[in-house]
Amino acid sequence: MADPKQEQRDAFRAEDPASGPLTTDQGVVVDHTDDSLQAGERGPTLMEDFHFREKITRFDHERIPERVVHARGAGAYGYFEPYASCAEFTRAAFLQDPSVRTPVFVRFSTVQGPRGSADTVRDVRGFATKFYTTEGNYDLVGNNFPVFFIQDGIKFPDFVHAVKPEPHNEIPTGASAHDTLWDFVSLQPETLHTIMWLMSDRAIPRSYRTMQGFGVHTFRFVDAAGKGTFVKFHWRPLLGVHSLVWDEAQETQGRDPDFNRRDLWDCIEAGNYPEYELGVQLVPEEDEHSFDFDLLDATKIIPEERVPVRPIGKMVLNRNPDNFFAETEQIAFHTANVVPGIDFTNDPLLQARNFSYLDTQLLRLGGPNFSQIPVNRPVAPVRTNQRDGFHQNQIHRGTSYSPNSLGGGCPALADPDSPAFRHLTERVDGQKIRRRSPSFDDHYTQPAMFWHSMSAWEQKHIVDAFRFELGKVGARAVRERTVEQLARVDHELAVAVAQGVGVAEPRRQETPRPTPSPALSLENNKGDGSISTRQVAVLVSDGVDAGHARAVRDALTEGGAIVEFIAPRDGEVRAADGALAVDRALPTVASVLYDAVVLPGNGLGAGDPVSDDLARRFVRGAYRHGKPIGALGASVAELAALLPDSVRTAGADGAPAVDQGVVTADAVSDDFLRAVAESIGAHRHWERTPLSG
Ligand code: HDE
Repeated sequence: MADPKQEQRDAFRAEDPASGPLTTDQGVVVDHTDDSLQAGERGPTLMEDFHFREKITRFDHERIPERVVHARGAGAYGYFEPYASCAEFTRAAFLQDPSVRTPVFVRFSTVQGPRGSADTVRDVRGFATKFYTTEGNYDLVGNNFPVFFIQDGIKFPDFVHAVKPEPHNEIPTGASAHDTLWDFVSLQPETLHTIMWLMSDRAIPRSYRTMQGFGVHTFRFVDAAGKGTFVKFHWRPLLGVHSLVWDEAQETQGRDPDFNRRDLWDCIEAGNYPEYELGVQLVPEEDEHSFDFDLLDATKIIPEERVPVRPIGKMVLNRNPDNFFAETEQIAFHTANVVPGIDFTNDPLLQARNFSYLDTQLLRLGGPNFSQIPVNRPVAPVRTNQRDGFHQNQIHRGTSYSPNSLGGGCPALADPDSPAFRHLTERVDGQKIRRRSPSFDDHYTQPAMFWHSMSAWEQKHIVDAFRFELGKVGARAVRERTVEQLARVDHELAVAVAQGVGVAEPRRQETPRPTPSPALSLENNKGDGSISTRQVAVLVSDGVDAGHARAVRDALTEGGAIVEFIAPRDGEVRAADGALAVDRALPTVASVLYDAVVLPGNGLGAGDPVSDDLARRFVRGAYRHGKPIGALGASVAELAALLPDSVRTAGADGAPAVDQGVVTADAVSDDFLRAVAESIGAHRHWERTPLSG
């Protein structure tokens, strides 16, 4: 199917480097680029050397300011198609016809760290989508949490200054575990709901392909008759929602700082295209005040049990960018990029964003013509009276004012009954006032709802996270004040945190008891048990049972998993029935880079102490992080020696044993392979104790 955005990109591709020799920026061919022009072999460099000066000057100017937040990101192209017409609620052209694919570019990001920071930090993830619609660009600039830290955009600089590294020494990079953030949190209880999400495993997604996305604010759909409906946007990954555990996330920061970026890139290259369903929660305008919170308050969700999420379409990411800087770095999102049929609400956070995003691009991209950069160009025709400015790339002709007669009155204004963006007519009446609405006052009920909606292991991970973060806070008063705030969410939570960070247990007080929302728990978002794109390490070494190894690989690959043979050294391992090609050498990988590990018999038996130690660390790591483990034949005893006695492994009687995600058997069989696949499909096995923190 033709993709108008890809066709448009073709026109902007730089000259094919294979089409001729090296030139200067002016197209002058050069035959020497290794030595500068000098007065004599050992003499000074000459000003006249235009090739040298151009090369160095261009290099000096390669960097642009990184994004003040969300600096670290990864992006991809793809498409969106609706399941059915949404004309009942919105006239947005891209939501009308299931046969029409709208090109998209999505950029995922972390928030706190700089461009070069690690991927698997504890942080919110950005999930920003640019839809290149036939009616202009629509940007849904969301996050992987449905709520935000503050209610009014005027607090954003305060919040960001608090979460960014400490001002005197710029420590820590990509982390929220430091005094200034928690000082702010302890004094600003509106942060608490999002802080609960931040302390949960949602803040360390396994992959960009396995996290949800949310528009956060309440927006509006507008139908052809001009009628509005409140709408909250949700992206749901079709693979299910999967996260890491904190100990693993920290190790991954060192083992592969590009863990999420690489995963996105590799999966798209391999044809394993990430897919997300777009869902909407719709609230009729007349029900605006029927909730016990304010729809304009971005620190609140509408529980899905109260207003179900209605799936309206699917997005597929199927193409990596050609050039990171040109596309992923230069893409410019803006919440005010809306199309007819989508409109704003008076959410004060959204209103502030509608100012900030345009402003930031002017600095970051060096002037007002950034929408001419290929990745930002709409596929819809652009006819404006905007002119000039830095980096103007277009040659406009004719007049540039309206009304005009000398230009034939062009570009003309859309006539009243043809399509155009028309702001929803909304009655606004009020005193000019600097005061938050009392309907924004309740900061504790929804954090409590989140807490009470978690499974036992999720609650444990949240407590561990609070203990870690506050444990890194030097100011005792900040630890105490935060615990006091948590005591207003839930007493047990506050006590567990207090015990971990060495402050007095808070006194019991009245806390909210909201109805839990099961949709919030990762337990209820696991996907369909498929093993598609799970990374499985099969540890092999000389003497391996190659039949077992191949059977495991074939069965899991059949189910969509990505299986790699890992051996002490690269090349091949010798097996009784021939050689087995190795995918990666053990010293170059670690269990944190895989979702599961299988020992097909003689997996650990390399014989030399270094490899044996690495292999044992691999298996122990996988166990600690709740990952599925399979073992066959001679490896069962090797594995049993590494695991606690409480894990039941197969004896000599033949039947596979399945216990706490550990699957063991004497020999490979369909039962064994099925049990391994089921164990992988379940993602993690938190029934193991103690839970890793
Ligand atoms: Fe952003 N935000 N933000 N933000 N935001 C930026 O825009 C801002 C907020 C989000 O991949 C900046 O181009 C203000 C909520 C994403 O390019 C900046 C406020 C949500 C991205 C900015 C917020 C987001 C940004 C930095 C409070 C979730 C990355 C560079 C009023 C719904 C987009 C840039 C990308 C980026 C300002 C709050 C998501 C400075 C003032 C809430 C995903 O304009």
